[in-house]
Amino acid sequence: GLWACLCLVLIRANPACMSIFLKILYEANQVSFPAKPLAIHLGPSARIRRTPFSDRVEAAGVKGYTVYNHMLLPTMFRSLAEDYEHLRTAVQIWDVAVERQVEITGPDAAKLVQMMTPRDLSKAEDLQCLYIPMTDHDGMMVNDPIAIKLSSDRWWLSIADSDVLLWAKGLAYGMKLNVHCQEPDVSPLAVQGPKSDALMAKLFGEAVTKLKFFRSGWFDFDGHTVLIARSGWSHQGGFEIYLDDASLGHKLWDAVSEAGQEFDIRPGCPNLIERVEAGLVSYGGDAGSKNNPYEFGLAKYCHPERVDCIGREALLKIAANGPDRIIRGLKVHAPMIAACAGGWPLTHKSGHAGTVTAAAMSPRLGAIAMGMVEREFLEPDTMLEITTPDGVFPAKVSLLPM
Ligand code: THG
Repeated sequence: GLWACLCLVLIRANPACMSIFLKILYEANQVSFPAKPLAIHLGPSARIRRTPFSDRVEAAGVKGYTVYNHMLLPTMFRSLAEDYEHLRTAVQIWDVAVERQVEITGPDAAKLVQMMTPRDLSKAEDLQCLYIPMTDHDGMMVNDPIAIKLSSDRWWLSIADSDVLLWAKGLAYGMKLNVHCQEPDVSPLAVQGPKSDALMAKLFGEAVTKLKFFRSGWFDFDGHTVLIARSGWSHQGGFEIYLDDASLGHKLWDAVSEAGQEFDIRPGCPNLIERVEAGLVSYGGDAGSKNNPYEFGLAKYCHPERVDCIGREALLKIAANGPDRIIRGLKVHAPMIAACAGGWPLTHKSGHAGTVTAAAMSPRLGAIAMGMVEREFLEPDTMLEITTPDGVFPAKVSLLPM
């Protein structure tokens, strides 16, 4: 309160102070993720896998890591805000090797993949990427991967953070399917940002820029064939290169970095501010195994009425009754909000209204958040209250993306 008064007095005296204070608030996003970084040593072990790009990521000065699919995932390079601005204006190279592939091959491959999701895959084309909710027998989320149909008897599930390989192997065994399930040596490297097309054309030829969103193709990298898709966990446009030989990791990273010099390329990673603005839902972050795909906001990918998948009965019931809660955006009426990985309560005059799952300070939209909002309060513009460690603030419910 004292600080706010002092700031107001100074802004009154000299309006130019405003931009300085805004800059300070903006830099508040300097915090790593979670807000209070764990200042502990993360020992090397076979359980926390490095990626083919980790050496380069560290040489580039990565400031934070999280663990995803038992593997290292960078969370920040300069600051969340600086990384965000750069991602929106230039091009970044992202080590997203944690997006592990579960490869399903064999005559029953298409059958097994369809069993795992309520999304209708019957019209999927070769080299198409499809965002698919994966559900268990209770209709609860197992994962939300991108399925890539390489051919009818060879699929990749580019998974979020849960052990899908075990689920796939269990189903294949229990259902006596003629398939082979394995994690191949495949590590995605993302190129994201508005200058991605120019950079990728330089490295792989103009043909790569002809790829439509969520379509992929085979391209040559230095005599080696790699799959490239127009996809990535941002709304700034870009590609993902699926490198299928870890020993070429440094070579690919260096080639992309070098070609990107003229486009001001920098290393980056999925950015908290950008993904909250975009409304990109994170399995395990915003929702998980205790939520169904309708709560995830993935109703448009659920067709239990025409797809014979695991959890069909449960999903039909949920669809008929409507979900109890859904992920929504929140515009927070606060001068600043700490970057947060969730857990703050959302309330309404009438009581409990939900839980915040992520929050960030957006340079464009101000304090924003995502939250699991109870069904009574889903209507856009509903006013709720968000309880943060820095105070209680009004928050307006909004659809995603914001
Ligand atoms: N790329 C790859 N694998 C991944 C991710 C990725 N595995 C983990 C995780 N991300 C899976 N989850 C998502 C969530 C959203 C999207 C992609 C993967 C996404 N969604 C688009 C959107 O919301 O705008 C829409 C996609 C669609 O409608 O088809 O891109 O990022 N390889």
